[in-house]
Amino acid sequence: MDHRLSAERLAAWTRDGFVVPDYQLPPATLAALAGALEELLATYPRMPTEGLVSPHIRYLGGPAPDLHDRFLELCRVPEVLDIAEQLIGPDIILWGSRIFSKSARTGRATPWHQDGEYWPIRPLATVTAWIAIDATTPANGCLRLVAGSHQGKRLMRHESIAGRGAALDKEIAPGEFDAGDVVEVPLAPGQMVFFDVYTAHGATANTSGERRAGFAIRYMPGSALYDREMRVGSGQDDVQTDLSERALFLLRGQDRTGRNDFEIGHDGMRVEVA
Ligand SMILES: O=C(O)CCC(=O)C(=O)O
Repeated sequence: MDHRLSAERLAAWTRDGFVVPDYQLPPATLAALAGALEELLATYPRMPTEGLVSPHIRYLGGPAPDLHDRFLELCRVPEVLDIAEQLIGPDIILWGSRIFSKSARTGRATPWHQDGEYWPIRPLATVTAWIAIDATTPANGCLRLVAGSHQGKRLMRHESIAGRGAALDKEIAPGEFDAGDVVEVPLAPGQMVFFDVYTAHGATANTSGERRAGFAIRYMPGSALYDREMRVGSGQDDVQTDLSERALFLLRGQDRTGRNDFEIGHDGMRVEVA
């Protein structure tokens, strides 16, 4: 079976700003991802589990370089890249990833947001592949996306909610979107949802007895510049990452801007945990 998105799914992507493909990670790849997550959690026990930022890059002083290489390999799954290519074109730059693991009963909510609010990329462009490691359900806080919110490529007004214990420090202001457009997207382990940088999304707290973990991979097109001078927030209260030093990886095609820097950050990423 062809793993690529059908014309119908591509139309859904254009209309909604997100799409769930038929393709799922094969069992061995899913097991590799789940195993890497277990090791990551054991290696960095003080990091908030909703904020395990870019595990595909070695953390400075981090004890487990091979673990980061394994995550990097998981960002290069050819079928996932083929789907990303359908959505952002043949020039694909990996610039970020993040584990969002919400522990049973204590997993914090992800406030409504558009990723573009936080990221130093111009023109603003990225597709996220959010891959479920655990089964995600309405009960354990599956992703919720606002259909059509990417239309018009407009960043909505975000307000600070710093200090309120959510997984991010800003939230879309009331009235910016219609609650009727919210779609809950439950996923089986290995299933994934792709969404656009402008698509509003969030998740409730995990009050269930089941962990809800996913791996979000960020791919931008080679036509976009990762601007290391631009000052934007990390998006989280308790994890500070310096986005200006983030390593970029050209996975397919070319850097059409000729200005993206693929050397900075490859010796490690500084992560400070409060
Ligand atoms: O997994 C979550 O709760 C949030 C994911 C998210 O905000 C993202 O991948 O941009």
